[in-house]
Amino acid sequence: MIDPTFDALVVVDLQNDFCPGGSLGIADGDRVIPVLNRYMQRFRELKAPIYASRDWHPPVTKHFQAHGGVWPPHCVQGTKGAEFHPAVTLPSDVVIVSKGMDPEQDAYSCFQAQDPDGMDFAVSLGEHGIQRLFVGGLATDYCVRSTVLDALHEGFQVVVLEDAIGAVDLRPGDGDRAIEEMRAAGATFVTLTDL
Ligand code: VGL
Ligand code: ZN
Repeated sequence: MIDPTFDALVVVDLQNDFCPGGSLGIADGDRVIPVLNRYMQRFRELKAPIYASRDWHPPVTKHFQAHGGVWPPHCVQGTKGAEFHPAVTLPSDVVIVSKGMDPEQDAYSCFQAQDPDGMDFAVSLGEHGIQRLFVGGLATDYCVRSTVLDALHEGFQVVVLEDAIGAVDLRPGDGDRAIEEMRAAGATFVTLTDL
């Protein structure tokens, strides 16, 4: 089902601050980590590309409550909270893309992220001939949602990893609403056993 010439895995924001104990900890957010480790293993065996995004904020940004935003400080560049959770096993050739560096923007979507050379995520996908994204991680109602909707808008096919997403649920039901929105926009959903 995975075609390494067209498909890529996108692992979203598996960082300490989005996991239990973190400043924006999602209840059982770390539940998705072993599942995404297995998805990464599958993609790796097939030599299909793997991207891992990270939320990567400056200490002062409009994204944070203190400066007009809705969030407590989280994923501040260079802090422990911004590190990938220690249980995440990133392959050596993973492409890390960072987002949220502009203090004027929330930048929830990976389509606002850049790789270590400063290349936009979409450009990197284009260079690799990628046409379909398998997306899982945190948070269902923010980065996963925005990334999936942007990808569909940009003409990619999108498969959401239903067993490997977790919601912030700032308002109860946000995660479920995001799932319905992604489905309505054209995303399909799979679990590990489907692959
Ligand atoms: C995110 C809340 C705040 C996300 C980022 O990546 O899903 N959510 N910042
Ligand atoms: Zn953020």
